[in-house]
Amino acid sequence: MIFFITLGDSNIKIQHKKFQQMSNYHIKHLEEYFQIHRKSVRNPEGFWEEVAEEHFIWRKRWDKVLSWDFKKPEVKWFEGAKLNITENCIDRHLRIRGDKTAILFEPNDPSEEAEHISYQQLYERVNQFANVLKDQGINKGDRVCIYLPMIPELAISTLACARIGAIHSVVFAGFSATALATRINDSDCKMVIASDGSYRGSKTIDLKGIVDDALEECPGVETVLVAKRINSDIKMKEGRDKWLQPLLEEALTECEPEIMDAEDPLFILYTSGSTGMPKGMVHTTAGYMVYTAYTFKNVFQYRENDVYWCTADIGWITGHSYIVYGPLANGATTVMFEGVPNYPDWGRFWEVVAKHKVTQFYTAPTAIRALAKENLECVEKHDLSSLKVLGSVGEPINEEAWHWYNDNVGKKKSPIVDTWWQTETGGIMISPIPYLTPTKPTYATFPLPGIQLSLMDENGKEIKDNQVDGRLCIKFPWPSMARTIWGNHKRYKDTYFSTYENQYFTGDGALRDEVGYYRITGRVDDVIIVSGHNLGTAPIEDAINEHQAVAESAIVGFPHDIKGNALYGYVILKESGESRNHDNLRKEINQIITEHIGPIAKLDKIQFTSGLPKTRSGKIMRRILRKIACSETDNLGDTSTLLNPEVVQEIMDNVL
Ligand code: 7RM
Repeated sequence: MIFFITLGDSNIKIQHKKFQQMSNYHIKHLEEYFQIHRKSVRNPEGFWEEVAEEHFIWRKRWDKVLSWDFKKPEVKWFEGAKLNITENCIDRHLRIRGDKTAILFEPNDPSEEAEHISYQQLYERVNQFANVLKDQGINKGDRVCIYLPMIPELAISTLACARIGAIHSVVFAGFSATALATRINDSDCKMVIASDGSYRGSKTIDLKGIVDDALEECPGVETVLVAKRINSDIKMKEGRDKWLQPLLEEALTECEPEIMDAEDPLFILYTSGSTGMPKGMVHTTAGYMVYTAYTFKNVFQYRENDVYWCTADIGWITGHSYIVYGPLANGATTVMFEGVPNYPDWGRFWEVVAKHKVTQFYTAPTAIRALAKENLECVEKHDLSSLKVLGSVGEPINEEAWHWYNDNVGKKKSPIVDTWWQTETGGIMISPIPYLTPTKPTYATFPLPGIQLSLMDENGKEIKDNQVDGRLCIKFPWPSMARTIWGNHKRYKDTYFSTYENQYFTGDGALRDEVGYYRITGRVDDVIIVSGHNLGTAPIEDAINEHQAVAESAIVGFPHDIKGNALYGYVILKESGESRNHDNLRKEINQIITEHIGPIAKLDKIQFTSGLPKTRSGKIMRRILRKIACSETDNLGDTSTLLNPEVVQEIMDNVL
């Protein structure tokens, strides 16, 4: 039987041949997804109203579910409602889950004991912190910069800000002093919350020193609260710097939540654009809460006694939405991991999974690729039988990494949810639903309920067919979308709402296959047109990575007399490939590309390198690679936020 399903209000007919081998059980459940998605498109307000009514404490009900105008742009959800997000993430659970572990802290050093913070303890610690913030002069609407490693104080301080209506701006504690100062000043933070230092594998990092350097440039900061983590000998500036612990000890464990409007800002989180200053994305209270709670529950299929672990840092949106707010809004146990994947050895992730019987594990492709390079024994010696769902986020997951993850971590039994979303979207937008959507390597599959996607062509027209690629846009608002860029609404409009009329433009390219599954092909600025053919870099990199000797690769374009652009590949070899003849390897790589994509995608130049410049969240900085390949090295732009700035010189020295 071949059956057709109409997706939402679009007239795309999905020929469901592909799903024929599925059991009746699966077909029934997939049907359920389509029904819910259709319902959410027919009546978005009704759909989200139902979600909002179900699970939360509202101090006052909304007057209007949604008002929006993508031209201004202006979006408001649950206008008129009053609430506090911490009451929903903490207080609400006390009666039934007071003793349940809310945050399970796993320290950097495996010999240090893990800390189980119950919902009751979290309540007390957040309230104490909130009272300290108030005592130190922080009021509703003030901005507080949080620059902490992955220790409990990081989650607790964000929640404490939310408790009193202060706007947190968490800056990942791997950013340099300059990057920190830029972010503090952009949003006029009055306070910085930091620690003496941090552990990272076998190293310690002098965080307070970085804060001191940054604050030379930040006259607006009145107070620095300092948590003790590594007991280092640090300088405390009289009148400005205060140790956190003694203040907390004296603070009361009760703090009335500040009652917030639905659209009051909850936090600012900076994300780098392709040019200029980082953008301070502003997220608001009610919509963000509803959306992250709903998506957490559904994408990870969280059940009451599960132990959920997301390996991201809270300094990124993934940590905000899926370590702190989403899980806690569901009364979940969320693991907070201070360490790194290779300390004390490459088995650490799996040791932690086995130790805490983790049920959902959520990480990034860059981590998966690094782990896949190591001896399989690192995985196999640990008991991973507790795992039910595996997640991936942050960049396209290539086929090889997908299979390694599926075979060796999930043992082909745990579905992989390849979740596509952005800092700007606040929550997951495209993802399979475990045990419901059949997975397909490198495909993020279907939009979640409430999400209306479109693919646009270069002329600004929506592409309605399947088996096409285009630019990924979103044509209807969703509750957790960023409402503006802090202090620069014009830039918000120009970046996201000006490319296509009445659409939010994601900046990503995507392909829609014959059943309507989406595959994210990468940033559209990574699309390279070679002899008039559009080539996404990700599929070419996927092909190269299939070569046995290749660990990782990145493709950029460079100008070519005849083709317009030609392709330049940077390739990291596995240890096993390092002794091989480079010219032979180049031939083999182009052979694989020819086989996977076609001769059009062959590389003109292949440079072997020991590393690729990456951002702290593991994204390859193609901008730098592109400039090197194009011999435009006079101005490489800001490299200070790179994880590994040293490889840039190596690459420049060996450029072809
Ligand atoms: C959550 C996060 C956003 C950009 C986005 C994409 C890329 C993220 C995936 C992905 C392919 C995925 N926020 N991206 N997830 N590409 N498949 N599953 O990463 O603001 O830091 O980055 O990341 O290009 O636009 S982010």
